[in-house]
Amino acid sequence: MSDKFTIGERDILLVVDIQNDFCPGGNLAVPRGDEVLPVINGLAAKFAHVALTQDWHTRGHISFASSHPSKVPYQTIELGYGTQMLWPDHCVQGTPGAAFHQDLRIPHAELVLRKGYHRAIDSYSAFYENDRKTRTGLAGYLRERGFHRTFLAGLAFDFCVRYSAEDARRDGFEVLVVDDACRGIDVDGSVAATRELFNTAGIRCIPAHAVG
Ligand code: VGL
Ligand code: ZN
Repeated sequence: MSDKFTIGERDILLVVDIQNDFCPGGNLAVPRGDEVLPVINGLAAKFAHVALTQDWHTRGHISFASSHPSKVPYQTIELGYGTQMLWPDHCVQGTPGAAFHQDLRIPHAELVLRKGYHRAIDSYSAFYENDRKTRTGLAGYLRERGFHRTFLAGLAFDFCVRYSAEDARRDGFEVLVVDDACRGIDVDGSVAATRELFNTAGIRCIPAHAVG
């Protein structure tokens, strides 16, 4: 696994949800989520093209436990589109928790893609909402811009990075997940399940130092 990945014009780095609510002190803090900041800043400097995603929920969003009487965070409910994990209120549009972490340094990012803004559908993936049908428009954007290979980094490894990786693959892009540029939430073994799924799906995890 000493492969080197030389970054060119057809490559884009997708930086997932580096927002205050997913970092220590935030409402849905990913353990050690802030450790990815220097890794991602260094990684982004190697890419001519970077896109950022921003989890961007309405107040009273359906994915919030607080929207369901008698439910608490990390329980699941059945919705019309399938099973939905319930979360603490997080990344509410326009709040400080939804803002990018202040140490994120990617001034050359070309796109900020917001997701999760439909009150009745969650969206982990940057490509499809959780009904697995509603498109965010990202695949069309990437195609129009001529990108072929997507490198993924960010939070959380086992939710938004995972689903974005699967969907990028499903939409025909080559996908590499930069492992040490991610951290997971790890609900009920979800980090191990994600690694297993990446293995069977042929989605490669690589270290940041392999990008050059
Ligand atoms: C995320 C749970 C809820 C993520 C977003 O960014 O991984 N996880 N909303
Ligand atoms: Zn969310």
